Amino acid sequence: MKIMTYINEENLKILKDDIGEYRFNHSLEVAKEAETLANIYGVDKDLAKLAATFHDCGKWEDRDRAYKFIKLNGLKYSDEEMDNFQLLHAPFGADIARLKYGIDNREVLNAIKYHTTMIKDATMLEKIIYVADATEHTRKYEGVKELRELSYIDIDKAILKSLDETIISLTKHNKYIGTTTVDARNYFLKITKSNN
Ligand code: DGI
Ligand code: FE
Ligand code: FE
Repeated sequence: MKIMTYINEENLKILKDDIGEYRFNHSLEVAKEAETLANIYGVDKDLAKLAATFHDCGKWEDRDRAYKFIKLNGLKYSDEEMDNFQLLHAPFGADIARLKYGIDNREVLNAIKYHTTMIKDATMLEKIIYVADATEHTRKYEGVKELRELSYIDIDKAILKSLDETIISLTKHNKYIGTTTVDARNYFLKITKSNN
């Protein structure tokens, strides 16, 4: 697959207009980190770069426009996704990647779809996009360096740590925890235990 068909000047301009300069720059950083992880874990670097570049393509700054687009195009999401833009932007992004940028690679679309909540039985590409999103080099939260280093050694343990911290933080702030997030966390708990 020629990824430059998708990662071209015109599409990058559309992406930047939709998600804003800050999140656009974050996406380019995720692409760099995803490439590093793809090298370590033997995943196709082009697929990783493509998925990473567009992983937040559904995080439109103009949310009203996003909900209008969904209605106009008859796109369907679960109730919890429709009620929570933070959850919605990932599956919405997978649809935008397909409809607006013409990306038809199923693995790439699924990596975009599950980049916020993760998913049980995740593919290595899905894992890489999830982790690179959390550990790209402009992320500044406490423990990010340790998480990045752990991701180079044991990506499943890094994902479990990140999911645990997300769930703790959501709970502390009285926020809704997605069912996919909970399932993913329990799955990574199980597979990291049996790996010991
Ligand atoms: O889009 P980004 O900010 O780059 O990163 P992301 O897509 O991983 O989103 C991270 C945010 O998503 C973070 O603030 C926690 C939130 N999040 C992750 N899982 C859930 C969630 N929010 C809710 N409400 N429920 C979840 O299950
Ligand atoms: Fe995101
Ligand atoms: Fe992101």
